[in-house]
Amino acid sequence: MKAWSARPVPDLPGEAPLPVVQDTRLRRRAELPRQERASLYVCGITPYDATHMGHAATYVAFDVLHRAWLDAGTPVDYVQNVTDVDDPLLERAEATGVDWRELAAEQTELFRADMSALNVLPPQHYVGATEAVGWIVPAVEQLLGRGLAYRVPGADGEPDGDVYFDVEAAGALDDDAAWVLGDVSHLTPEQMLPVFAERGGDPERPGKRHPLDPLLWRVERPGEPAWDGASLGPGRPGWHIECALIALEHLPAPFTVQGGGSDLVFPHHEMGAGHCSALTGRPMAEHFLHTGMVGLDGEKMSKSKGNLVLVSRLRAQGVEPAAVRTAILAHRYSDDWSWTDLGLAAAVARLDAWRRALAVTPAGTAAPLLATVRAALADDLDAPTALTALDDWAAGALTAGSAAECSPADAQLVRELVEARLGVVL
Ligand code: 5CA
Ligand code: ZN
Repeated sequence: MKAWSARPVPDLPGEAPLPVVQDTRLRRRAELPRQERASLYVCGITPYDATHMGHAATYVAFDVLHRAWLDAGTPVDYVQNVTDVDDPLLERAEATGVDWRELAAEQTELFRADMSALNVLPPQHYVGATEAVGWIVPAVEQLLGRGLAYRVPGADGEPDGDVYFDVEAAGALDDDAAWVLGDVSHLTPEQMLPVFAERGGDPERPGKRHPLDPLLWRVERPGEPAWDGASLGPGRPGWHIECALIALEHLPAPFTVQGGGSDLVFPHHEMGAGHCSALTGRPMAEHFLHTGMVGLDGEKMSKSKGNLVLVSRLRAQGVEPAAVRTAILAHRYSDDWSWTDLGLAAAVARLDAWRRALAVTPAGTAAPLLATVRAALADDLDAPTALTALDDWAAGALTAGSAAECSPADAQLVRELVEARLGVVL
């Protein structure tokens, strides 16, 4: 499906180092490899509630990574999915009496507008689950044929034929990928069980070989959308195989970074990694990066609490998207944090100071600022330190500078630096 548009990225003088990042699977910091092209997959939205601040923070974080690669002279192949058919979307459509396709299309369009407003660089491939069914079916058939997946007989009113991934069989494969359950998340099976049940899994389903086996193919139920599944029968794909196949269709395995929020470490990225390694004999990704969870005023942001801060609502209230972006960048991407009105007000004040400083920029101040910002962002994308460097530069300019002695070349470089690296337009 179509993605969205963002502003072109200004070219900066010199070259930035590749960042060191915190890798969930390796449980340590790792320097990103020097490559001709980097490849990035970030898990996209389930389009039933418009972009809230948590979604926005996740996509802004990976946008800062994207921009870090570009500044290091590395083009990026970027893929993102839309989970445009899944239980929560169907349940919301049913509850509100809206056709699920309409709900998905409407919310995806709102997300595109929010991403564009936040100046988040678009993926080259923006792919709906409904567009990927044709890639998923043969993959599930392959896993079945190799004994790495199995059909569950009908029971308790459920029909025959749902297909599950056999985590133990896949973990016993002797190949270079060598995925075993726990490889990405490092959770023990006891820790996995409650999280699995909470995040879409069905540990209690009778007939499964292992409670943690995830669904690959759900055969058609009355009233549910279904696609041609060839030998699997009509149905729809499971969640983890969706992302695995969308990634494999467009990116080499292993691709450079698999990204998403920390709520996706288990089971989503764990199982996706298992699917990819079983299908290709290669690991899914070289690095797994996860963003912290964003709440509101110290509470978890959730639909049930009704405390979602929506990007579109703030925009409608006249809040400048650059201020939203700056408020997000004031937090380490990997930390959990809370959205507050105070944080937004601080971002507005910051932008104002930076803009005033651009009118009085002393000569020779831009190049050292560029070096400081690059160094901060190379250190696990430390945006808060980059913002502090800008604050210091602005305070200096506002104290020592004057309009008469403003250096337009320095002001221009600062403007381009802030836009290229932070995506903030001054
Ligand atoms: N469609 C799946 C991924 S394949 C999904 O998780 N969709 S989502 O709409 O629930 O979330 C979209 C992205 O935002 C995911 O990367 C998710 O990890 C991230 N996310 C969701 N809630 C938050 C939050 N409160 N804070 C930070 N990131 C979040
Ligand atoms: Zn995903």
